[in-house]
Amino acid sequence: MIPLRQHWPQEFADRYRAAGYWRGETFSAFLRQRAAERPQATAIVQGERRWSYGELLARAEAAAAGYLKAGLRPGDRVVVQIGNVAEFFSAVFGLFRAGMIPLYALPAHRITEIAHFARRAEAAGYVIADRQDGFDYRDLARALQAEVPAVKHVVVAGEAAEFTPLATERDGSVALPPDVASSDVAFIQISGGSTGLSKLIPRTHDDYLYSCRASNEICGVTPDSVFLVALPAAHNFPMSSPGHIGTLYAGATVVLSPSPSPDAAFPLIERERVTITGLVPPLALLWMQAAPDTPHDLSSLEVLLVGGAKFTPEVARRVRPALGCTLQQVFGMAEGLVNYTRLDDAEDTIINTQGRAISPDDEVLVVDDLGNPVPEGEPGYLLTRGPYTIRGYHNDDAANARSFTSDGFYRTGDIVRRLPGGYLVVQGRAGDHINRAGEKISAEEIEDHLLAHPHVFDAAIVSIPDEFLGERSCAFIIPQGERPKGAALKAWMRTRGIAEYKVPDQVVLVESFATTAAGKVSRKELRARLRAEFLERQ
Ligand code: OOB
Repeated sequence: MIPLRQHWPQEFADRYRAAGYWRGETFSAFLRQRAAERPQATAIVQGERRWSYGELLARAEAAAAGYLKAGLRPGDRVVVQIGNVAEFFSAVFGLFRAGMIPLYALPAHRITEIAHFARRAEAAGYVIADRQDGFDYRDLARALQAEVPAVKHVVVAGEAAEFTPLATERDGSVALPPDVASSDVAFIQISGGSTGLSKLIPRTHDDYLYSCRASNEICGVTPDSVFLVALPAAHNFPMSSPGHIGTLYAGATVVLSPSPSPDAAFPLIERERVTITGLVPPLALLWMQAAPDTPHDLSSLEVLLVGGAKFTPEVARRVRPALGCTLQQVFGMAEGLVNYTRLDDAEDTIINTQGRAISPDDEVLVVDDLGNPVPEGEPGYLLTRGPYTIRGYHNDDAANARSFTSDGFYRTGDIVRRLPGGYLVVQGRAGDHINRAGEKISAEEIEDHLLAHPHVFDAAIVSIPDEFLGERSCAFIIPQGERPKGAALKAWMRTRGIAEYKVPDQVVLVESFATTAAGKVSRKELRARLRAEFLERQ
């Protein structure tokens, strides 16, 4: 197995420890501590279910013993695909307790993505809920085991069928292993996948808990806070900004919403007196539209975090009047760096910037094509390194060579302007992915699928500005033989076993991708030209 690690050069690690960022804590240890301090305090609320910290710990230990009994071993990597239900937490904290490493898949992922994660991570297990939102994840488990037989163990919350049920009672005959080191990899997040398939992001206990603890401070999370998880719990934004992990770290309450829609979330805000939540821009817009007519009392909401994609100032301005809470813009990435506007920033800063970095030791560079710093206020590529930003992806030398400088800066691919005080304004990006309502789609990945269609000669995927989604995906297709219909092509894409959000929103047939006089153009130039021509015709 390829070892799973995240390594900072010694001098950096020493500095981050000396500064008190890395404190030697693990996920298991902090949960144990909260359960000892306030066993009766409510940790998780889902529907009518309420788990105290004591119960969450007991369930995590039960799950841990169950995994070991089923044959999984400490150090095993395990793909987890569970939506916003309480078992997400017992399953994941159970893996931590058993010394296993979760890889967080999103509920939307299908066999193509799940098989890729399992292969890349050399996963031995797959933990799912039986059914969610009308989809049976046990079918996906069967497909996965057929494709990647190394995934020997499937554990199911709910009806397990032929698989192992997620243990809910502690089997006392199984001894739990000692805690892992805080510098070990705690879990694997997945990248937005700017080129090709998603990359694997190993995060350590030390680095991630630092980002959550610091986020709590910046976002005002205390033991009295109530955080609503409206976005998928597996995504890095609702996990760490300050997210459910920050909330649990603070000993506060996490409320799970089955969907981010106002219909599902507003009654929960009223009933649980939710104080803080996070949304992507299109959902924030939807909430603002729904708020004036809702019968539900939203007055407990103090902070709304918005991030994942650019929140335009025109809409940002309306948050406080519409929802009566403070907007906190967040510009983060699963690879690490997170920027926030501060709660006491001037309104102008909150509305017009995407905030500043969490840590005084976040090194943020804004550079030109040659890698030279640009003057303050000028747009440039954002590079960063720091106490919670990774130094490398797992098992991907090519991506590492592309994405990191020789001195360890992560090339975010984002184009930003830096203002006085370190505040960043996101201007655009260097890469060709589509940011569809916060979901990142790799143009290359989707083009590869389309090229497998018998009536597609060539394909280019382009992002088109969209009033609601921020960006939508448009597939330009040169047909061969028959001319495929847009709807049929989309239906065919759905058979490719990919997440629904990756199916192109729009299909445009063209005769050719006219190349310039110079002949060959890069895919990047081609996509840019197709986008420009398309927008001109509108
Ligand atoms: C978050 O994480 P990822 O890994 O899904 O995506 C990261 C990328 C950034 O590189 C940037 O391109 C874009 O998403 N992004 C934003 C943004 N926040 C993220 N672009 C413009 N404005 C923003 N506010 O999306 C994520 C992770 C942690 C916290 C928040 C978001």
